Amino acid sequence: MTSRPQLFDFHGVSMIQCVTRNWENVQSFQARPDDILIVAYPKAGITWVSFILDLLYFGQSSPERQTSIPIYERVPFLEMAIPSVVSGTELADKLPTSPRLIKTHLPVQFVPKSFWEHNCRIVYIARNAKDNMVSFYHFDRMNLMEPEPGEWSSFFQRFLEGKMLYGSWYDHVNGWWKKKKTYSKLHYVLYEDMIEDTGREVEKLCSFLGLSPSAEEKRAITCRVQFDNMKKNKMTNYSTVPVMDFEVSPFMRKGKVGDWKNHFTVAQSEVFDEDYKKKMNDPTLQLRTEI
Ligand code: PPS
Repeated sequence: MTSRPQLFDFHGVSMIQCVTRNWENVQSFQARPDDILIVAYPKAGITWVSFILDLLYFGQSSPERQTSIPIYERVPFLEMAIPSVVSGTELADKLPTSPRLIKTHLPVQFVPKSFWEHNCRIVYIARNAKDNMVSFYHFDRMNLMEPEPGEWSSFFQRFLEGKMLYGSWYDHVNGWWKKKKTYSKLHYVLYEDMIEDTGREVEKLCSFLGLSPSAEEKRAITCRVQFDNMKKNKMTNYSTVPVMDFEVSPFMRKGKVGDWKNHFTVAQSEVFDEDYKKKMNDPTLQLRTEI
């Protein structure tokens, strides 16, 4: 069995080798003006939004793509670099599509400068920290390429301290929220809003992207991207990835708002809420832990 990767400090953010070993190529990545960068802290719903965008752009023109290419190849993971596997930057360079949809979990300060220079569209997804933490915990249990999660109580503590892959959740969502105030091509989506009304959020995405699919097409996409449908779909459920052990926990796990209540003790929730108030002091950013 391969050993789990270790976190280390990388310019002030906890990282693992798989996301830093190709750093020079990531930083010098040449974006194109029509590239769309899809960004989120891990486990905030990036696969969901990637699938929506892929369907909006290519669902009609190339339906075979939907049955033959897994979502992680259609939407390359920019900084991912596993030895003897094609890297995220290479995959992105070779993408035949226009626009190219590119995924990253990078905090805002690490985004390659070419995306800013070309004024690329960016979609950021944020999910409330409690559910995000729970989803991350189960992901780290099942994914051998992630650091060992340890017991829930120590994982909880580590999350509050920001010692997670990609660093502090608080810095990530705050950093991107702050960027939105000065960068107009950034659309900030909340996972909870998507759960509440997926169709409404698809509308908003279309308006941000300048797309005008028919009402029927939008209805069909909204249905196709529902949790149960994505969970059954081999091209979106990650069942083709060998390092993930679905017997421990499936990638498409619950897809709900409020699952944190099944994991947090009352005491943990109180500690969390106190700490949250100190770190999240911009009243314009409100994330719901229940809907
Ligand atoms: S990753 O590994 O960072 O790319 O994961 P990511 O895709 O960002 O997040 C995975 C969580 O998103 C849930 N998910 C969905 N929820 C509702 N509806 C749909 N369609 C959907 N697709 C993915 C997925 O189940 C993970 O959340 P949890 O809470 O673990 O179920």
